[in-house]
Amino acid sequence: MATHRFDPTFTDRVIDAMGPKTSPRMRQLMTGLIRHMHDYAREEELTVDEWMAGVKMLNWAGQMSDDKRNEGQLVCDVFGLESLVDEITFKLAEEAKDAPTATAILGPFFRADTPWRQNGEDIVKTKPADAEMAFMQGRVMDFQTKKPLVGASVEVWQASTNGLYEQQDSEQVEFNLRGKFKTDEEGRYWFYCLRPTPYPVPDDGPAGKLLELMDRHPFRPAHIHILATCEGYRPLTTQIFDRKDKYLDNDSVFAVKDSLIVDFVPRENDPEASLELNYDVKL
Ligand code: MBD
Ligand code: FE
Repeated sequence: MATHRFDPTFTDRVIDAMGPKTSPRMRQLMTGLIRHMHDYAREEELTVDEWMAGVKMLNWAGQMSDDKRNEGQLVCDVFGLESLVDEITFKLAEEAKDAPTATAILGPFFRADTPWRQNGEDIVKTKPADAEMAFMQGRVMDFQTKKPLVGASVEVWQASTNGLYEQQDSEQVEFNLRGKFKTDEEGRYWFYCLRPTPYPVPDDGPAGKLLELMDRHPFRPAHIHILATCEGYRPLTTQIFDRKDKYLDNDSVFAVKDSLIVDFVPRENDPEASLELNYDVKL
């Protein structure tokens, strides 16, 4: 089809005419609608007569609609549109609520021999001068019943502010910034950690060489690794990411998922930590 005969920049002009007070969602919906309508007209080489026939159908549907008859909706239904948005809405709800926590890659710095720690313990055993301390807490629960899982294990590990995990850094005591916690009678776990910071993956070896050859940076967004297990459930390996991080959209190892982005919030009246992170794990 000779769609190139029609100036495609016209569509951009219509989209760009939207003003700054349009909400982000409205802008997105209108942009897609305008693009698809314009592409449709160009691809089918829609004539004025054909378009006017469509306008007449729209007007007819509106005129015959009242509180006893919803012709606009019925027109959508015969096009399959109501069934399609029903499917989309259902899938989104399923993904948002009734699904286990999303997984993310284990990464090369996991240590199987991480020690058990008491809830409330501080995993920051070698405290960097620029540490921002955070209190992390949450529950482990069954994703379907939402019942708390008692005696589940939550294992966490993170890099220090210098961008190194403890096994890479002789200045950190062994198992610094790692710990394994058991959930209490209400399925809760809690401990102190660092607010994670972005850092480059080691780039002094082949991985770094490959990144250089591909003209890519080595940075990963700030993250905390989690391995959660409970008898009778599939073990969950994941990572959570700080919403404030500037590398969320270009993680050098592509591990970020929207549902794994978290918010550190200010914590009051705790001399140990100025930040708090509430995070429930669903198995
Ligand atoms: C990391 O810290 C990491 O978590 C992954 C997945 C890869 C490289 C470095
Ligand atoms: Fe990591």
